Amino acid sequence: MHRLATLVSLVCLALLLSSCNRKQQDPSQASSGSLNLFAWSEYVPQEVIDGFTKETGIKVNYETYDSNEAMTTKLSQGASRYDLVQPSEYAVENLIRRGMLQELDLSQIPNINNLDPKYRNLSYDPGQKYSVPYMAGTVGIVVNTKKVQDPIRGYKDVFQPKFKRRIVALNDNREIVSWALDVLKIPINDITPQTLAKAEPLLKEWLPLVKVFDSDNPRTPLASGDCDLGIVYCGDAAKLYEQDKAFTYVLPEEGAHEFVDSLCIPKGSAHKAEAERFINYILRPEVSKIISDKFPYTNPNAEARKLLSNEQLSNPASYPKAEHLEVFHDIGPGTQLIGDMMSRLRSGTQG
Ligand code: N2P
Repeated sequence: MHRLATLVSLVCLALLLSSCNRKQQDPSQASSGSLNLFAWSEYVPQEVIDGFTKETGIKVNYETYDSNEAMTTKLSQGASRYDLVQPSEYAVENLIRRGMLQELDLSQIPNINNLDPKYRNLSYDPGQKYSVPYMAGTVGIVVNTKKVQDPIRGYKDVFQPKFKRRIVALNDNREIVSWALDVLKIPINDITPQTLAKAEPLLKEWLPLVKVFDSDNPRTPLASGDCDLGIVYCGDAAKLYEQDKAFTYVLPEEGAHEFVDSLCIPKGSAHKAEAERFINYILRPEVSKIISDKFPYTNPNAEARKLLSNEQLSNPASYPKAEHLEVFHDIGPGTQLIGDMMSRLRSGTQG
């Protein structure tokens, strides 16, 4: 009995030692930490995450969201779970106002100097204390010109009864409402019960015309021919254009806005140093180029842009020749007003 116990202990010891050895050999196991990244879907290439883990040993858990509102709500419910979030400008403004972000130590992010000066010290984050731009872009109209011959210049041209169930649109309340406000010539940040009451009848006409609401991957119904018109993020439009030049991109004549999505560290993150290391990593020109290759949004990194091909830089969806672009701002309680109206309209349009 005694001998059996000794044998069992020896086997256990051997197993323990061999598992320790394995740990030392595998760099991804030699992790000094981990990082909980909460970011937009279809936005951070797996190759970039893998490259970071390989180099640093820091494991990255990438959880996704499809709207600023979804992210903000989840963050408010349990901020400490996330080490990095990726809000758009108006959501950065909102999170700063509510004291939900940590100040960055820019001395740990020297690659910030690779950003085009146009993307430094933006007004939503005075002094650039909390946010580092990741990608920028616009929302616009994709037209499959093989299927739609009519001139499409703006939202009014898309939302016509003859295009019923041929349209894919972002599944994003703030976006959709801004399209109606643009048509009505109401400023997109002027969200009150009165302005929404003006937008409501128009939205009531528009929503039943849409076949698919999808912010994650609106490319699929366009590429498959299920839809012929889309109001989508420029990165999705640019990918379609790369595949087939028949997919043109139009910035709506009634108005369009530019977004800037940034990386920020929420209060309560237990991995601030790792998060700053990740931010610095994605700002390397060759890493940022991988992001543009996979998700062709407007790259704010001037050094990375030097590595892009002429074809990438002349993609009209990624780098549109835009005159005046609007910017979303934090609308505080307006978010709830929009949400309430849209749920009412959406439930009224089902079936
Ligand atoms: C990526 C979503 C882009 C973010 N699929 C728009 N702000």
